[in-house]
Amino acid sequence: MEMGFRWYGKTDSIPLEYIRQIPGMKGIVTAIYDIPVGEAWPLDKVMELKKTVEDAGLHISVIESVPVHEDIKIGLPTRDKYIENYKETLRNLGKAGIPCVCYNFMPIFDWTRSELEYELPDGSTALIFEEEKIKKMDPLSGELSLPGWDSSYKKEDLQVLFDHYKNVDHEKLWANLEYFIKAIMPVADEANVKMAIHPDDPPYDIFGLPRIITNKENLERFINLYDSPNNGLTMCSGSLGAEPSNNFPEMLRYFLEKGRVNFVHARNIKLTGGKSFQESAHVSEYGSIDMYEIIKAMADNNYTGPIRPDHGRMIWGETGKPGYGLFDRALGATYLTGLWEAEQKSRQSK
Ligand code: DNO
Repeated sequence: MEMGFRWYGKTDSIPLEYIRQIPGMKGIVTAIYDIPVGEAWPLDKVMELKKTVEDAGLHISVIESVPVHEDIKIGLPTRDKYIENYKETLRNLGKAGIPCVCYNFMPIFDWTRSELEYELPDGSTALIFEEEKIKKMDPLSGELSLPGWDSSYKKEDLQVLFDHYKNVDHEKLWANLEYFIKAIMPVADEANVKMAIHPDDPPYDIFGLPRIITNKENLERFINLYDSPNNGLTMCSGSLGAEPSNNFPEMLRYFLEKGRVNFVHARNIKLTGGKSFQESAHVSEYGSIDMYEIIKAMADNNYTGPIRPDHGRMIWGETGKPGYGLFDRALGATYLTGLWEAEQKSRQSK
C-alpha cells in the first residue's frame, strides 16, 4: 500500500509542507475545485496541479473526485454532453500520468451527517450520524448546510432535482450508472486510469433518494457492469461499515482477491444502535471496525495501491474543515503505517 493524504488545494489551511512531514506520507489525493461540475478539466490546469504537488516533494496518487453531473445520474438527454466532457477529463488525466480517479454516484447529496461537532468523552469532537435526526431533516427547507452538501444549490434548484429524481428508482439509477460506465470505461482503459467508485455514505437511501453502491452484492453487480481491472472500487471502511450487516474487512478481502480494489479509505466508526454511528479515532478499540483486519487483508493480497486515512476528529484545539483537520488524520496515517510495517516484517521473518 502507499499512504496518502487528502489536500483541498491551495486554499486548504493545511499546506503540502506539513503533509510531507507526516511519517510514511507519499501520495496526495486532491482535485481541481474551481471548475464547475460537468465541465472538462483542461490539460494545462491538471499539469499545474501536478507540478505544485511535485514541487513539495510528493506526488498525486488519486484525483478525488471528478464529480459526476446530476443529469448523468438522472439520465436526462443532456447527459451525453457531460459524458463527453468526463471522457475528455480522463484523457487529460491520463496524459498527465495520474493513475487513479475516485468518484461517486450518489443522488444530489454526497456524505451526510447529523452533527459536525459532537463531543466525545475525551473532549475531542467528531462527526456523527443519528438516524432519527436525519429522518426529521428536510433538505428542501433551505436551512441545512452540512459538509458533503453542495452549498451552491439554491432551494429552487434542489426542488427541481428532487422532482427529477421522482422518476429514478434503484433500477433506473443502475441503468444510468451502466450507461455512464460503458461510455467512460473504454476511455479510462486507453488512458490507463484506474477508476474507483466510492460507496454511498451512509450506504442506504436518505431523504427518499435511492442509493445503490451499498453492500457486497451491489459492489459485485457494479464490477460486473464492465470487465476491466480499471473498473474498480474505493473500499471505504467508514461508509460501508455504517451498515451493520456489512462485514467490511471480509468485503475488502473479497474484492482485493478479485483485483478490483483501486483505492482504500480507512476510517473507524462506532455503531451506536440502529443505523446511527459516530466517527471515532482510527485505532480499532475506539470503533466497531477491526483496522488490523483491513491492513492484513491488504498485506495478504500484496496490495500496492493507494490508501488514505479518512475523516479525523478535531483534537488539540484544532479547528478547520469538518473531518479534515491535520492532527487526527496524521495520527491515523501513522497508526496504519505501523500496522502495515508489522505485517510486512512478520512475513519476512516467516
Ligand atoms: C468524504 C469523502 C467523500 C468522497 C466522495 C468521492 O469525506 O469520502 O466526499 O470524496 O464521495 O466522490
